Amino acid sequence: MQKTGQKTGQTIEQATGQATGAFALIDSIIRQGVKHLFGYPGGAILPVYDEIYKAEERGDLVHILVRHEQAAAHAADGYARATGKVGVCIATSGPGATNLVTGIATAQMDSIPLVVITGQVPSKVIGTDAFQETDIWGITLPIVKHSYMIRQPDEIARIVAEAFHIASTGRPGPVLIDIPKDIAHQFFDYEPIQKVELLGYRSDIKSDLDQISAAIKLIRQAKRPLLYVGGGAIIADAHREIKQLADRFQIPVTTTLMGKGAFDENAHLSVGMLGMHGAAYANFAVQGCDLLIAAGARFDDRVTGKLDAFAPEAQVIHIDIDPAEVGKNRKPEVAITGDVKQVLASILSATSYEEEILTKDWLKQIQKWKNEQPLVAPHYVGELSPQEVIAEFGKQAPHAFYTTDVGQHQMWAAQFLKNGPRQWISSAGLGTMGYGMPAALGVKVALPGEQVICISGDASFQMNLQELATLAQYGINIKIAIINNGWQGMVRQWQKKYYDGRYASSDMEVGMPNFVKLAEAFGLKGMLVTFEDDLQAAVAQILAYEGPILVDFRVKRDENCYPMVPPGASNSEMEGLREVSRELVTG
Ligand SMILES: Cc1ncc(C[n+]2csc(CCOP(=O)(O)OP(=O)(O)O)c2C)c(N)n1
Repeated sequence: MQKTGQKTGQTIEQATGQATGAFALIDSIIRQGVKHLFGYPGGAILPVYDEIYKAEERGDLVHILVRHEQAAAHAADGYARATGKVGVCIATSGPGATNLVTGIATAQMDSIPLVVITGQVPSKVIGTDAFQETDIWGITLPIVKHSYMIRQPDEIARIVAEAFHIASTGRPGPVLIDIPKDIAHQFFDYEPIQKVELLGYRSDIKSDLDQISAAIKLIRQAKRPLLYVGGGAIIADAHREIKQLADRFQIPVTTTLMGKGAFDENAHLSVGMLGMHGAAYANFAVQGCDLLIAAGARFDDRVTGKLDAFAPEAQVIHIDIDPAEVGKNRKPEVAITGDVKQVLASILSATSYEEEILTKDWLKQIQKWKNEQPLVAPHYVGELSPQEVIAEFGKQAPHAFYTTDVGQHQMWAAQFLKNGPRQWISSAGLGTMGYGMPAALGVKVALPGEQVICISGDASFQMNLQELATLAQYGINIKIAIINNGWQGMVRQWQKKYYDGRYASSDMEVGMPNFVKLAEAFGLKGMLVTFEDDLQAAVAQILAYEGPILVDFRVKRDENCYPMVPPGASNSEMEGLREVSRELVTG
């Protein structure tokens, strides 16, 4: 009998009987519906790469060779955020595996489903400080949802099936599979597995009906309710239910950085993003509301500011699939553990379109705040306004998928872009500089028909700029806009305000690469845009360009990002507001 896993032309239907561990691993992954892997080879993972080669020849899989393993994790993460599917990345042992760590932590903090495959030194030498041995299982233990070290080849099919199940159900997250090289080489009797039976793991949480009734009672009584919507609502695909609930009771909606897209920010009930750099009217609404309905949000410190002073007049309904989040930072009056979509659907089915609307005065108050403290992109003569650049992209490409890096440009992008669910892709919890371009690359691989734009900063971009080579190799057609202020802008802003202008290691002007030439060095198109150019025409040209393009927008160097809640302050103490009287309506 021809040994399976050894012959090019093998179909997955034939994949039973004698096979290598490497074959079983790749075959099991393909059986999960995976079409794309992002990774980088090396000694310990070579048997698996040999199977990837064969799977690519059969047309079962596409492997995207990144130029640094961190980018593989971010690309898989972008792929997952844009589609809701599990993203898969792969690397060798030792340095390959440790290069994944930031990407795994990024995914864990934002609850993104990843399966991460790492090669390991042969079982016999584990623990001997063998060449390129590192305990990646131990290193990543605090930043994964779950992890496996394969001990026997006959565990592979089960472990892969479990890993995909765990990564994608309940509160999603990254799952690591470490495979020693000898196991990958070993022949065994391979039986694919379809069904996962996991004792002690529950993801189909049934919500408490009494709590749902209690929530409805509070919603019916509230005069100043506010929906506070986080990334959990995007993951649960709950945007329709949020809209229905908001419309039915005329409840204004604020979203977190992770929740952006869960509610149409052009709708009159939207109060935009809240928190440290949120809209002033969003923070006013939180501080003034009498009922806060937290849906898939976790009361993160960048959202709450000083926790004791957050939403001081509000009763709280907290809906989250992860029981560990409910009440972690703020004790709710009504705690509902469950899938946001299902919980909201239960609330909707127990209420009707004829509910009494008590929020008219509240909405008037919010409109007044919106009029008094609008978010407006400033215009400068002789300098390019960073906010205007981002707003122009939002105007011309309102339905694009946007990824960002981390810093001022990220916050401005959050303030001025208003696209749909899964189209806003940003490292929120970990705040990982270097995330934007590789994530965009992953989004474009997943959704080749979509416009994908990366809004980056000059410092962030330099953290993973090697991925220009990946774009060049595969012709991955993304648009990269560097909002170039010649600084680690957000660091400069904090140093000016809180460290008396001592700019310790934040000026990026010296050593700044010529970004146009850099793009050209990778065989890509580069473009420079300054205040002297017609911004509208430049953005139109970038969007119309057929192929990857890197654009250096030379913006005003010392622009600050406002409004801002100073670190440790209450959300009522925002800086950078217009001078107007602000009285809360409380009655
Ligand atoms: C990997 C990493 N290192 C350091 C930081 C801390 N940090 C946050 S924002 C920032 C500056 C970002 O500068 P840039 O990318 O140019 O964006 P800008 O703020 O100028 O828009 C730094 C250093 C981080 N978030 N991530």
